[in-house]
Amino acid sequence: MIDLPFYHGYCAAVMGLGKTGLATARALMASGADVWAWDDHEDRRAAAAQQEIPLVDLERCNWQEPVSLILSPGIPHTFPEPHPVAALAREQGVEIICDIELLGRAQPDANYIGITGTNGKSTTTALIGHIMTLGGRNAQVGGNIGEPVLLLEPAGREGSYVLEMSSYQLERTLSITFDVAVWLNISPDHLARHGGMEGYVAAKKNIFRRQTSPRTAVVGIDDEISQGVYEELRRAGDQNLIPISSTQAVEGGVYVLDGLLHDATGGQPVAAIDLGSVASLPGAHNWQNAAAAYAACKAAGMPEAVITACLRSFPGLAHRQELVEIVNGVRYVNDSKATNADAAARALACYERIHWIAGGQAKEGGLSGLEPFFPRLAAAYLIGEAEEDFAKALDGQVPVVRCGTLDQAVAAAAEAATQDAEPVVLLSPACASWDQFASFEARGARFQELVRALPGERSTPEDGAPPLQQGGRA
Ligand code: UMA
Repeated sequence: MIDLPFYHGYCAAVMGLGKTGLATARALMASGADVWAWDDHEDRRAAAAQQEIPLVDLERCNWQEPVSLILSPGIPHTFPEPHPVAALAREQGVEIICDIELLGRAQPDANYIGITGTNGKSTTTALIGHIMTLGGRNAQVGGNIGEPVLLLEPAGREGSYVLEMSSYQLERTLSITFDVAVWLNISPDHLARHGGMEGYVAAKKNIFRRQTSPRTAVVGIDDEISQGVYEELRRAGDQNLIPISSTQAVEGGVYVLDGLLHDATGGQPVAAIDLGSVASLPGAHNWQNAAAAYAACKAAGMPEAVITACLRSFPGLAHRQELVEIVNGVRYVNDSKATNADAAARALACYERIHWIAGGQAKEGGLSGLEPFFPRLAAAYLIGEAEEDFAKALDGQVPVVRCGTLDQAVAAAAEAATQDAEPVVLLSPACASWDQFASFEARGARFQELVRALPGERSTPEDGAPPLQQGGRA
């Protein structure tokens, strides 16, 4: 746990008692702060009370007392409208920050690697953490990936924090200047919370705040907005800049062509590793993640040979194109983390014959952009709130089975796929999970449970099941 001695004897307000808030309250209490914690939901307050976290109704308290409001990342302070507690804090001039800002203040001498982007940031974060740890570095992984940063250990001057940074967290983290900042890609997401695309991009750009040489920015240039961000940084010339791409050769950068990762950071391109041989990183989107991780680790001073050797043993992440089981020759792939259409597109691009389970709480734009993948869909099995809208969007183009629940969808998809040739049953919902599940993890765990309960013969990829198609975005 991170010590926060500068709060000793001071009052700190903690709003939201999910993962972040609970960890923050505990770290502050252990540091001798007077903690006032609150959550709008009674069950969360009850869970906090059980951990002896002091509860104070932050909508009815004396705001002269707290020196900071540590607001959980999911709670808005501006758009679509400020949470009443954020409004009260602002009225009294109390700073509104997040737990990662506290880490930055407590560990100013540590090395920081920050990773952001709309998609792929968890995989890239985990991959960088894996390479650095296996390569002998003292590195700890946390942030939006799911490990609250105040639960990490002090790193000191020699250690590194590898932090997945969401746009929500970047808005409230002011002290950290990243030694290596990774920007993967950007597409519309969380627009209501940022007042539109411009606000979303602006929040993400905070990853480069105050970066000067020898600090490094690793920037994906495969979408138009990211290309613009790269050009902007290049013109300003403040930090070292490494462009990365999974679609084109880039001078001075790291790029992947037909699965082969090239390192041109030294001028002449050198073929570093064939990603086709890394089973845990299927698809062109993972090539972008691998290129980013390679460039970031190199910028952090790791030798190329160590990076590529460690990259090969990456085990992959749960709920991201995770092969659960092969039953009766059918591959069951859990991609529950795909909570928007762009993320689902990345998985749909990897397989040829797909029984697709989709739906939940739809994001703005619904299924738009997924049309090129429709010919790959044997059928779509729809669940959750989005069922009706998605059925309309797919009508006449893809056979649709309206299932309501994930349980029904797995049963229906399993039955149909077993009759099919070389099929994949893919849970890649293009939706948030909150209409039917507590989180995307809970949705993915239920999928795993259902698949493991299916009757039939099990096999492994080594038994000759069809290989995953690599790359090939439609
Ligand atoms: N709450 C209120 N009032 C409100 C809204 C929420 O009291 O108006 C309370 C809820 O009752 C709940 C708590 O706030 O108890 C939830 O806070 P939170 O939404 O910030 O969630 P945490 O559990 O603290 O998890 C957060 C991140 N969640 C979000 O940003 C929404 C997690 O990222 C992150 O892993 C965790 O911190 C690590 O510390 C998840 C996420 O969905 C994976 N992130 C978004 C994404 O990746 O797209 C940004």
